[in-house]
Amino acid sequence: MGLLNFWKKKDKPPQEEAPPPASSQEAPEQPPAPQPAAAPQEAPLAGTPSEAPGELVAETAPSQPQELILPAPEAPPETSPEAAPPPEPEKKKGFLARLAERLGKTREKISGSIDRLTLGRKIDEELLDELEEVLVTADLGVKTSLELIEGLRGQVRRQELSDAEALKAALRAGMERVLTSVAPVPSRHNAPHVIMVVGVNGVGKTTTIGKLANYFGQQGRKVLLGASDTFRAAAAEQLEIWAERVGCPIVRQKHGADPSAVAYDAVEAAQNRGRDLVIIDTAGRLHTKVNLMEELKKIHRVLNKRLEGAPHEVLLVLDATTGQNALSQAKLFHEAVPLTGLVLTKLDGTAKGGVVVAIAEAMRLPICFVGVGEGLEDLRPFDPQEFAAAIF
Ligand SMILES: Nc1nc2c(ncn2[C@@H]2O[C@H](COP(=O)(O)OP(=O)(O)OP(=O)(O)O)[C@@H](O)[C@H]2O)c(=O)[nH]1
Ligand SMILES: [Mg+2]
Repeated sequence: MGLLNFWKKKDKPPQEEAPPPASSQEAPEQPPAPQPAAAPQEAPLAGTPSEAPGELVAETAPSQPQELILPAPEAPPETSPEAAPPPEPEKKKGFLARLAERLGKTREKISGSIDRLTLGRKIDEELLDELEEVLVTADLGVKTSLELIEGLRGQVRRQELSDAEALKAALRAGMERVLTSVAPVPSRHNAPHVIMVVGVNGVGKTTTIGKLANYFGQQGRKVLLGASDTFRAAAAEQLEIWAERVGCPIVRQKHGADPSAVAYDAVEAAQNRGRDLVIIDTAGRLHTKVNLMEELKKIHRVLNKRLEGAPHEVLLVLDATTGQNALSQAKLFHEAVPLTGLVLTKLDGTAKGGVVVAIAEAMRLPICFVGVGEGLEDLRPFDPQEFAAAIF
């Protein structure tokens, strides 16, 4: 189970797909379905070049009439042992195994170090000091590591932790507590639901959006992508490839177009076509570049003008391999646009996976998804228990 409740229950039956607006530059690959009562065309926003409409690519995937309530709000840390766990689908087991495998480096760093540290030794205060060092080097951060270790001292004094396994179990419980303690964002109900994805260059925003579109599409959500990265050459093409793979429409404009205008058009197209989830890609930007952060604020403002309450989520994508620098990115992005959650990518291939715990604690923001590879399926709603289990 994850930490963030994106939506409440869907109460509308899925609609038939509306044809793209007349302004679409590409013909759909399939004959247009009968048009439902389309949202009234609104007057263009002042300063928003709506006469340059986004390009719409026809979608191919059928959407499934299903409800989506994901990621769900977090469970309280003290889960009762009596409560029978829900049966796990096969796919989840497969992912769990993969998560454990991909988090191998972080696990080796933490779990492996504990094994070596405790070999033939008594678990005492001195050993805890050394363990603190291990946690810091696994990028849990000094503050989080200190707190976790402090949490263990009482148990060590009472000699409750007799071996490595007991020590790992106690540490794992402490990590779970930190990860589940972040406040969930209240869910809002609005259509279309708009998610804006932000982050520094190359962290995996576009890839994550492709995976998210796939994930939500499988849940029956009618996704539409907005290519607001008009800065990097071929950025829109990259998103388009994902849209094709997933089978959802995309709104894009020419290279160099105003990113806010694309975001505006994307929401408008979603409204006209009865899409219920819009995911906006944005250009990678250094969190320290003031003018670029201003541009992000503008996209946020324009989205809100087009649809009150939008964007409903602002997800910051963080590359887990950057370790502690992710913290300063999170802080500065949060100052520019109010973040609602985090996505940690590239958790495969790093021993710094501990940064997950440090960020959750420092930012008090839920980690919504984790990316553990480049494939369509390599994204998962973040689950603290699952994560802790994969590390130990
Ligand atoms: N191993 C691994 N690679 C990833 C993951 N997510 C993304 N990548 C890779 O990271 C690289 C950058 O990904 P993009 O999605 O283009 O990143 P971006 O943030 O959109 O980049 P810009 O738009 O240039 O700022 C690509 O090679 C992706 O395949 C992940 O979870 N694991
Ligand atoms: Mg990108």
